[in-house]
Amino acid sequence: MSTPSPAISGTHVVRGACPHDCPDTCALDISVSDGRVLKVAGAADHPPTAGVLCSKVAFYPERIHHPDRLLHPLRRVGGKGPGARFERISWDEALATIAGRFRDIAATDGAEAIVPYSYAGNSGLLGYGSMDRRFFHRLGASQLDRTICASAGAMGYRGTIGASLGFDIENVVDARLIIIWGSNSVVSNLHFWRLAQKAKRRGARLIAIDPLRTATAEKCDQHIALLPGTDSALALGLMHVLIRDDLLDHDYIVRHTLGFDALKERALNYPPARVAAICGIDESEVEQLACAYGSATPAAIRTNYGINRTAGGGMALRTLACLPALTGAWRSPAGGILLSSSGNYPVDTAALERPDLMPRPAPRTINMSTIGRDLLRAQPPIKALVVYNSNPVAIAPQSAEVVRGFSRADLFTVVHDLFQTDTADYADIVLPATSHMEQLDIHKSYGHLHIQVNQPAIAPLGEALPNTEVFRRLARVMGFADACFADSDDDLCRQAFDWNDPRLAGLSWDKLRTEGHARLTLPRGAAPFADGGFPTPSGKCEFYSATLASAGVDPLPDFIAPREWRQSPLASEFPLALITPPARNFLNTSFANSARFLAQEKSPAIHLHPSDASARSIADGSLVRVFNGRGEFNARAVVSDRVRPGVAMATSIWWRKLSPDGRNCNEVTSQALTDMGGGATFYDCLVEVARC
Ligand SMILES: Nc1nc2c(c(=O)[nH]1)N[C@H]1C(S)=C(S)[C@@H](COP(=O)(O)OP(=O)(O)OC[C@H]3O[C@@H](n4cnc5c(=O)[nH]c(N)nc54)[C@H](O)[C@@H]3O)O[C@H]1N2
Ligand SMILES: Nc1nc2c(c(=O)[nH]1)N[C@H]1C(S)=C(S)[C@@H](COP(=O)(O)OP(=O)(O)OC[C@H]3O[C@@H](n4cnc5c(=O)[nH]c(N)nc54)[C@H](O)[C@@H]3O)O[C@H]1N2
Ligand code: SF4
Ligand SMILES: [Mo]
Repeated sequence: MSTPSPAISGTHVVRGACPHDCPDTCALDISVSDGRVLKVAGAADHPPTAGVLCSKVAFYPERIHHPDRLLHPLRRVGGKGPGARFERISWDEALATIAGRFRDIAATDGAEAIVPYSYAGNSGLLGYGSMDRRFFHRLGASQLDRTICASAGAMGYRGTIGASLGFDIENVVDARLIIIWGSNSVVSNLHFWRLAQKAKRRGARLIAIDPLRTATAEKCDQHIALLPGTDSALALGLMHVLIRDDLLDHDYIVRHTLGFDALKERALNYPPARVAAICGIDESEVEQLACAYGSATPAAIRTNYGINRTAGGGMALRTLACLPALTGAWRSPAGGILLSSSGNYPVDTAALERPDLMPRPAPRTINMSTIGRDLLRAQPPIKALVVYNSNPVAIAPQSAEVVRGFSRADLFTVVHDLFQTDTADYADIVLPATSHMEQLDIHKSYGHLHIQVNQPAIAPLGEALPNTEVFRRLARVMGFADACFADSDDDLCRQAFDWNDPRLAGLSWDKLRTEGHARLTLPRGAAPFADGGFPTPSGKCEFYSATLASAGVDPLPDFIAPREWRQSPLASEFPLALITPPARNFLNTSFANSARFLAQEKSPAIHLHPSDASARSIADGSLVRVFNGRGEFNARAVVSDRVRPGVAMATSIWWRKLSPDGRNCNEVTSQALTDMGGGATFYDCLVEVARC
């Protein structure tokens, strides 16, 4: 089936997969000559990619062959932090130093004092979590709760639907109404946007629900600019009108849902006038949206993680996920809701990660979203940290605590990365990582239904090693004799999925390895919950969730106000609600060290509504301080009605050391956690802004 696009003369083409934390998981055709990557193109024969890449990855050869790539292990000489100096050491010395420190720490403090810190800088199944997890499990290190992005929404959505499942994006072209709810598709889900536009050309109506007039919102037919953190109130208001005006699919509700009467009682507490006041929108917007949603068939809601970053982020996704069952939107293949498609893949996590290697009782768990606080105050203390696939000094909330934690003289820190990030400046030992183009991997997706193989395109640059090899070697130096530490990357790819699962019928690792990518063998054009069959305990769409009740959470949808709510006393001192969503040209902090993309993003900026700017005598382009009780950073003011009054927006995530004031927006964000899943609350953040 897959034939790569033609090679440039004298080159060959290798099939890769984009490793970034992006729902699109593109398949790549990588043109290579003489050990150099010349060109990267989107695979034309991979339906979700359809030959198109985002502007960041289209320039990937610059990232692979960037002069700042780390090529050798390094040891720090002198103090920690920006400007830290390092000297080259051998891999043998680096691994022996790490193993020596781990043994000492395990002997004196227990292995729990060692903590891994990783996220999805590499989203391949091997790169994200395989040999590394085996190593830390066997070591008896603390476990890491990976909550920085999606855990609240995932838990809330699961409470209603049962798993990370939704409509198949390939069907959305047939929708009549698409609500893009808390997602900036043009920036962070480009390939869905392509399909939404196709639907629009066929007559679909597109509505964006976002506090900002984003590049996506301005291209939709309608934009509802609600206040951050008020989505569950809006969804309850829609339910109120759907129930009041009987825009319900009673047959679907009776057969395939649980708890309608209780939900109805809740929703009746949310009349449009109350909802409009909470959300900061017009009552008519609530009425019209409900009417549009209740009458269009098929109606699809594409939501994303932008709405799970406030105190009620879990409840927000849980509440949204109730909507399609009320109207029976699930009956159409182009209807329903999609947060993440990752639950479709039969990943064999136990085989990859081997949690059975952990000591009993299991070691404690550290929440990655509070790493600052934990480095300073966890008991027993954290003595060693191994960071890979992540740049916590720049991306974790409340930088002042994060930086103080990483600065601890008694903390032993290892950082494995492609670049000398803000975090690597605090490392005792820096290890050079290969890019995905230098390693083998296999990828699922959280935005579509295909599997992609990532073949190595070039040999590792310098002495760089993939994550799997670093932990394989560390296991050897630590004397871990378990057979699983000898598994090759090819073995790991073979173990990554349960190939006997019907969703992989006819597929095998050997077949995929030669073909490059394949769709899960799920029927095309199907509606996953047309006949119910939700993977919840009751098998129904759970408006009432006993699972959540037993987790100590309200079993019914409700509105949970942001922790830093604009009506709270804190708002008299810090009146602006700051959100810090991704910049188009960065991917979190990846690409934010590239001259090309830094030039496009210009400088750290904060968008203010003209009324908020003039009230503070701030002119467009002036340098401002953005501050609250946690800290401050500087940014250039962009005076724009893209933000609504009372809301400010700073694009993320700049490297601290590449920002003029050596700080970034996470100086002001909070370590408070979401209602469910222990998630970070980046967009629940009151600030004040003043001219410098
Ligand atoms: N170009 C680019 N693409 C990316 C990334 C990147 O950094 N750059 N990051 C990747 C990663 S890790 C992730 S998790 C995804 C993130 O992408 P998404 O899941 O789409 O989430 P965000 O970009 O955080 O937010 C999406 C939109 O939600 C809006 N928003 C913020 N708060 C609220 C709210 O309370 N309610 C509503 N309705 N909307 C709100 C924001 O203004 C933003 O326009 O994107 C991935 N793709
Ligand atoms: N203010 C604010 N903060 C945020 C967010 C926000 O919207 N606003 N978004 C949050 C979200 S959604 C997320 S997901 C996090 C993301 O934060 P991170 O997980 O830190 O993501 P990146 O910044 O992309 O950093 C990934 C790092 O991994 C490295 N890397 C890439 N591939 C490999 C590999 O194969 N091996 C190793 N060892 N390293 C590799 C990259 O070079 C990069 O330095 O940030 C969060 N922080
Ligand atoms: S970042 Fe997303 S859109 Fe860009 S190439 Fe990777 S998967 Fe595709
Ligand atoms: Mo994320």
